[in-house]
Amino acid sequence: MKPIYVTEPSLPPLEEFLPYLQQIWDSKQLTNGGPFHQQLEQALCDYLGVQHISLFTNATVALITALQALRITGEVITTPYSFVATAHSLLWTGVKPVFVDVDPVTLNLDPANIEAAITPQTTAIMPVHCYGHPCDVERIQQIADTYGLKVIYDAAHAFGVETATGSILNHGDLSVLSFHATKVFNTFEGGAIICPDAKTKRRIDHLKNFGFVDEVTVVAPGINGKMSEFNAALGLAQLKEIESAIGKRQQIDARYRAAFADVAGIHCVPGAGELVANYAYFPIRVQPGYPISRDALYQKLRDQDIYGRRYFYPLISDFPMYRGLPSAAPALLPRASLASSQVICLPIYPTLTEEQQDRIIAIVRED
Ligand code: T4K
Repeated sequence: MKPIYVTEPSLPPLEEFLPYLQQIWDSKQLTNGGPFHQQLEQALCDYLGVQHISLFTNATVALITALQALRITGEVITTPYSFVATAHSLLWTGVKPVFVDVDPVTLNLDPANIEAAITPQTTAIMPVHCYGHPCDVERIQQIADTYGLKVIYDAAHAFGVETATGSILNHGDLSVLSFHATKVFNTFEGGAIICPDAKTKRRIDHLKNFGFVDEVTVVAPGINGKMSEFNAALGLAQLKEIESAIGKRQQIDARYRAAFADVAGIHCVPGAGELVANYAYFPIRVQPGYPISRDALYQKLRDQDIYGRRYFYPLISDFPMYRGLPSAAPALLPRASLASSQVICLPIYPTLTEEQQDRIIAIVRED
């Protein structure tokens, strides 16, 4: 039987993509803000309901550039319960990460813990919409306003997610998306910064092009973060299928939730009030009452060629480059530590068949 991975990237039919390639071959415009790059920026603004978007090679470079664009220094309050790129972006910009614990249910940065972590060096907050479930954006903004802090959302998981006020990406000073192969919307590799005004977008566009403003003017030590025409064209082709892809994810999500509703010790991580979800991940928590440990279930699945992932284990704060920080002490992060020891993300992607899902369900249910 074919192995089942945590995800399988969506791809447009190859024949639909070939005309885009033909255009690239004809024009010889391969990168540096070509026509597909411009078209994808506009198409994503329309689809996502945001004002300005700047495309990137990946979300990690976009996070670094977002921090540079807002001139973030000193200390930034963030979550240990994320992919390591969140905190790495801070180290890359010479900023000290300060970890605070997460909400026990949503697993997002808990606003109640932020104020106690603020020092005179704090300049920003970097929360993550973990698994695409929205952070408590109102409370985070209130704290940021009170203390004069910037907010940069790591929205790598949050493509297309909406709350009652519209796109979740319109909150904070900047939000960063990932279009990596493993994401709901992929351009093989890719990412973007969502920004509220044209002036900030211009600065970001300069920073992702080495700091060039025109042929002879360089205004900052920018990086090369530009998305190529190949990736942008792919994005345009992917966008045509995105609604149906998210619809299929929704069905898989619903089937898992129904199947595990009566299983003692299996807790499906709930949404966090989103009106439009993207079903990017399907995290379950293996808790007391379940007959075997999280790691035993993880291994049991692997033994049958089903490769769930323990996102996010280990915690970022447990990696060697972070664990010496005072805020990384596990005793200060009990909820994140507990979640990290309990979670398995089960396979969810549009081409996962009912039969494959039934195999996964049967193992978890111990049928
Ligand atoms: N912030 C957050 C909160 C993030 O989650 C991420 C990335 C970032 C920032 C940074 O975004 P980028 O700079 O990457 O744009 C994966 C991804 O590499 C990473 O993008 C993602 N988060 C993270 C949560 O997951 P791995 O190490 O688990 O990937 P990998 O290669 O083991 O892939 C998982 C499974 O997906 C494979 O077992 C099979 C399948 N797969 C994967 C790839 C790459 C495919 O079928 N085809 C593929 O091409 O990190």
